[in-house]
Formats: sequence, structure tokens, C-alpha cells
Amino acid sequence: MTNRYYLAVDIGASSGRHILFSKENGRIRMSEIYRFENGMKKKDGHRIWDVEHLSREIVAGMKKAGEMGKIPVSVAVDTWGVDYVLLDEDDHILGDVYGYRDKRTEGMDTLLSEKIDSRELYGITGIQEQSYNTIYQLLADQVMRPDLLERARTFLSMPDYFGFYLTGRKANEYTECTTSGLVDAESGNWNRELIRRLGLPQEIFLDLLPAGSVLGQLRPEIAAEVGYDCSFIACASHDTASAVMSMPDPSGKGLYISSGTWSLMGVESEKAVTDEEAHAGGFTNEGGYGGKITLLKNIMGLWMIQSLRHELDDRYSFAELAKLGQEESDFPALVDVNDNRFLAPDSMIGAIQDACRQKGMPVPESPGQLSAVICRSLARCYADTAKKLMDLTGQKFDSINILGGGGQNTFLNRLTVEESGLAVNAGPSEATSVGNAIAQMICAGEFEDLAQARACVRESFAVETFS
Ligand code: LFR
Repeated sequence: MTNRYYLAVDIGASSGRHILFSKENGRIRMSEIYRFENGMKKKDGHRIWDVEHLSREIVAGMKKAGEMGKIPVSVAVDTWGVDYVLLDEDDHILGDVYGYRDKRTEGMDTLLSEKIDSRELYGITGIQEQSYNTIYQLLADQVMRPDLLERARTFLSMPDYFGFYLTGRKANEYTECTTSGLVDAESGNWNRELIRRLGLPQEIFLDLLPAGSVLGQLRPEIAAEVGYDCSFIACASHDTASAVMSMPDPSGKGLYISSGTWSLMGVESEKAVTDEEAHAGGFTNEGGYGGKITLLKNIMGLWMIQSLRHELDDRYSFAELAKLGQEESDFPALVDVNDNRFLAPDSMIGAIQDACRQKGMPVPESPGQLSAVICRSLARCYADTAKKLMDLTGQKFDSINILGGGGQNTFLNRLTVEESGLAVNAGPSEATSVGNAIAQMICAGEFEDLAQARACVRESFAVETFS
């Protein structure tokens, strides 16, 4: 029997990739066939996404699959959360598409609190206040470009937009749209009353589509360009939700960190937890596959290392920075990685040094010292968050599953073991793409359900244990 292929397109804040998946002899096989750059561009002092470039790259990678003679049964796209496009009545994108690190949402928290109390809001959506969430971005639109919001007819999250670009069909997928901060944690659909209270247009939000639904076939123009037709699946299109699907444990009960640009640490939960403890602890209840909730905390993550590396003119690889950090692992300084100063600083090095100086701690200077401070601080935050999650859920965990590329940082893994006293299981490293593909494979009948797929992930991918 010839292989059936599934094409996962995973777009992160710094790069995108196309990975072809298949099931062979009961195991999941994958091979990366295309990779492209991404990043927020600076325009007029703002940070924006080049959506046109991303759309073209998605098509280019799909074409590559055809050229290789590996025509997929389906394709799906996942991206980061919270960002969106607005379409006018002719389905054209209105204005620039802002990136979540843009500063235009500064002050929007005050505006929001005038419209609704933050405790009440958390009770409705279960979504933690983060300056970059869609809700703040839409308020910034209301203040800064109201004409545009008036002309908007459709709201599409980033992956929704790419689905529309490929199929011509508009839909709002559940997992990604929960990151907006406008979805009701109880009903799993837009909270229309909240949208009304914020003064946002109702009609731009479409009814939510469950993750794993067929959106449609490719548009004829796209099919002609890539050289084949296939269906497009609305997978768990929020990258974090896809990553959590890849947990190599059929019960899905463990503690995870989806580790990439961000570190998203949490557990899978049947219901949203919106009590005061969860709110005060900085936890958010985002949508997961199968209507589950991913109760997690956003931790600044490897963004800090990525920024350090860039600032050092990419002279060191990630592995080299980890090694240099290891040599300085006793450097006695720690920063609060969730301090907003690290979200989009002009200089990450300067921001770390200032934070240390202000706390009266030794100031890291060399690349190794900076790497050590970042990794130790992340590990400390993971340990604190693990403790809080145990309190919150009343569950005990003895290990942390590191999902995604961040699990390859063995220095950070060792520090995490040291700080938390828990074992670390690292893998799969392409967690998000694996989750993306699993949603497609369940849709095509390759797996009965997520538990069966997770059991197969455990058989198919190497997981390294640190203890
Ligand atoms: C991870 C992620 C997080 C989200 C952040 C911003 O890539 O999707 O879950 O909070 O990016 O969108």
C-alpha cells in the first residue's frame, strides 16, 4: 500500500516549516520538506507581520510536496496565538497586521478595566490579562483606527486567515480564538455579551469551529499552483494546543512545558479553573483539542536566549550558548523572567543587566554569564509554576514533559531538574507539527482518538529523560 501523507505547516514567530507525516508499520514518520523565515517587521515604529510573504511561503512548501510526488491527503496550518486580520466586505485585509510584541496596546488595560472588572472578565473567559491578547489589540484598534474597525466585516485569527487564503472559506477555529480573551470558558463560544460591552462589532466574529474539522478543498487557483488538490483541516491551530496534543502519554495527565519562543507550562483540564488562586497565579485557560482546556502559564521562554543570540550577531549557536552558560552555571543572579521589560526590549542584554543592577545582584557581562542567568531564571520559574500547578489541581507530579525544540537545551533541562526536584522528559522536539498532523490523521481515520494517537507518539519518538 502506498503511504498516505499529511502536511503540517507550523509557523512560529521566527520561522515556519512544512513537515510531511505518514504512518508506517504502526509508527508516525515525519520529514521536513521546507523551511522559511518569519519575524515581526518594523514599520513606522510598529511591529507588523508580512502576511503576504507568509501566504506565499505556505504555497511554496505545499508545491514542494507535489514536486516530491508526495501528495498529501490534507494540509493544516498552526501559528502562534492572539494576532489577527480584519477583512473588509470584499475580503481584503484592512490595514497592517500587528504583531503581539507591538507596543500599541500600552494603556489598554486601563481602558479595559473601565469597561469590565478584571476579576469578572477572568471568571467569564478564564484568560489571563496579557498586554498582547487580542482583546487589548481590538481596543487599540477602537482607539487608534476606528474607521478600520467600522469597515471590518470579518475577524480571522492568523491560522484562520491562511485557511481562508488556501480554501476561500472563512471560519474561526476554537483553540486559536480562545487566545483572544473573548471566548466564554463555559460555553466554548464567543461571549456575545462581552463583545457588546466592549463596543466591538458582533458580526465580524464567526461561530467557532471545533479543532479537527474539515474546512474545505483548496481553491482552484491554489490547487493549480501547487499541482494537486487536497482538503484543508482546521487543526488545533493554536500552536500551543497542537503541542499539547503530542504529549507522549495516552492519559494526557502529565505536567508539560511547550517550549519554544515561549514556555507554556501547564496541565490538560476538563474544565476551566477560574478561581482567585488561578487568577493571582497568572494561569490562563486556553482551548485545547476535543474541547479540553489547557490550564497553563505563559513564561517568557527561549525568546530571551534567541534575543541574546541575535544581539551577539548570531556568533554563537544555541548549543554554544548553552555550553558557555553551563561553564558559568554558578553565577549568582536571577531575574523575574515574566517581567514585561523582557517582552520587547531594545536590548535584551541591557534589560537583564538593569534588572540585576536594580536588585543589587552581580551584573552578568559575558555571553556565558548572560546565558546562565537566563536559563537559571527560567528553571526557577518552571519550579515555582510546577508547585503552584500542584496546589491548584490537587495533583502530584513527579516529572515534566518538555514538548518542542526547547527540550534540546540540555543545560536548561538539567537546571530544571535541579530547581524543581522533578524529572524532565524531553520530546518530541517537533511537538507542534506532530499535534497538527495528529488532528489531520484522526480526521482521516488513521487513529480513533487522541489517546490512541498519543500512545503512537510514545512509540514513535525519542524522549530523553533527565533526573
Ligand atoms: C506560543 C504562543 C503562546 C501565545 C504566544 C503569543 O507560540 O502561541 O501560546 O501566548 O505565542 O501568541
